[in-house]
Amino acid sequence: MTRIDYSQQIPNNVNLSDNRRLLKALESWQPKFMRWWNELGPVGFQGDDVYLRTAITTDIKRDSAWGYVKLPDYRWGVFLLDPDPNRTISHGEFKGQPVWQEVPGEFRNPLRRLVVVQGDTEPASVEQQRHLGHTCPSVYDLRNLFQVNVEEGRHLWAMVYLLDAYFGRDGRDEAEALLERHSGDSDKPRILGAFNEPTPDWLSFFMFTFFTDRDGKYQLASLAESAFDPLSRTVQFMLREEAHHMFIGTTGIARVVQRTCELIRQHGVDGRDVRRFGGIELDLLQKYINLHYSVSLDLFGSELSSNAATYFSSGLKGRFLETRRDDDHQLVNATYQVPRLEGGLVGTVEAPALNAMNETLRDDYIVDCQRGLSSWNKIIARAGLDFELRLPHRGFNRQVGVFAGTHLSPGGQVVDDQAWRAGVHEWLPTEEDREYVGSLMTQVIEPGKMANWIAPPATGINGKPVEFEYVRFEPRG
Ligand code: BYC
Repeated sequence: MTRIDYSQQIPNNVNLSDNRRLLKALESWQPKFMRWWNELGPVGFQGDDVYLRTAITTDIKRDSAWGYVKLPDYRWGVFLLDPDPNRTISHGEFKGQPVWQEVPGEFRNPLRRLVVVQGDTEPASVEQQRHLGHTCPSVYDLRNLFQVNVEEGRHLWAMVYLLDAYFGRDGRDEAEALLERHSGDSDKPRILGAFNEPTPDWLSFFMFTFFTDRDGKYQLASLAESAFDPLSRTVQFMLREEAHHMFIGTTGIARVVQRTCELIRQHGVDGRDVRRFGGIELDLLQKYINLHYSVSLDLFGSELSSNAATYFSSGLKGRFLETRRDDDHQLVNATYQVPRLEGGLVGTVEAPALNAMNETLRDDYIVDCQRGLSSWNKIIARAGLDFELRLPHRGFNRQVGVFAGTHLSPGGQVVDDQAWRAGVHEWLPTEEDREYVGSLMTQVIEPGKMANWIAPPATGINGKPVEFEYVRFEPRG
């Protein structure tokens, strides 16, 4: 566990001051980052004091500084988990050899691509969420939003550090480009689909932090297995921050479910009638789940991918919890079942496991998503209601991979265009649904108060009560 040095202009635990070239590169990128933050980060609130967690050591669960910080004064920096001098490559062709401290020339391009794709998602999510502060359901939630935003900003720093430190001139160009692409920009969009979708309301935000940040967890965990040790150590620290983001999603949706159940019980109404009392009906939640889950499934890439095979066999990217798996970690002759479509039917086919890495990771992710749904369904069952939230079929509403271009119902039936058009308003949020959710989004900033559509959290943050003043607003003039 190392302490982070906050006496430097760029806080870090990698002895930046000993590396003049890297320090110069990062110092020249820093004002560009700040310009981006001011132009495309959270709209408003930049002068308010937000109760935030800042890492002091690499053990953020035990050692974090908690206190009021103005967002632009947050100390973004470079934090890596401590090296393990005995670490060896966990998978692929070079399994068992010492991990790399430099990028091998032959893997420079694919490694840079992985770092760039990862880096691109971080500022994208901040851009997607920039307007949400104005409709926060509570001060507790507003704080959480800003914690996520500053940490995603730091994750961008984490990738820019790798680009600048290990990829020379190309890396510096890519670091600049990460601030030039923007979410939803028709000329320079973000690289992956889900990061160009808007996050217009807090229901979408909670869905995003549950489903899309969870893709982040699985991708980062795979990169944590990388033979390129600086990447592994960088993402291991990011994963520690990521846990809080997913907590926000899991508990945020649980609180919406809870409130809806309360309204149903209290008023003896069901279905859309909950809207009369300002609630979000369970059917509508299901549609949001269908949307965010399917868009996030696309983030894993095609079922069969030669890129993914190369990443694994060269040791650049492993599987989730690679070292805990009970196989040879090389998988040269191994096979894996992947979905396929044939004659209008969904089936599976046995494929080389190396090519099926994206699907392997997607399968692990699906199991994890199901845990969240099961916990929300318990809330519904405890309220005595006969309703179950479900993950739609993995082929539903997909734009990437074997299911792209084919319509499947949430139950997994292949349907024609006509049946899709007839059913889609029951499966995905309609314009009217979005407007309704939008109409609920009014800002609540009195400490301890909650918007009507969401239940309070069970506990506050860092042992503070729910009614704690998580954001101190500067006098509005
Ligand atoms: N949208 O062979 P394929 C996070 C591209 S989230 C658009 O199937 P591959 C976070 C693909 O790039 C985690 N394009 O792909 C969460 C490839 O293009 P190139 C982010 C897509 O390479 C919340 C081409 O299609 N990290 O951290 O096997 C908040 C061929 O596809 C999409 C990573 O993703 C798409 N959905 O796998 C903040 C980890 N999917 O390269 C942060 C790093 C694919 O031929 N990335 N394409 O031009 C990877 O491991 C891989 O790039 C992917 C794609 C798994 C994404």
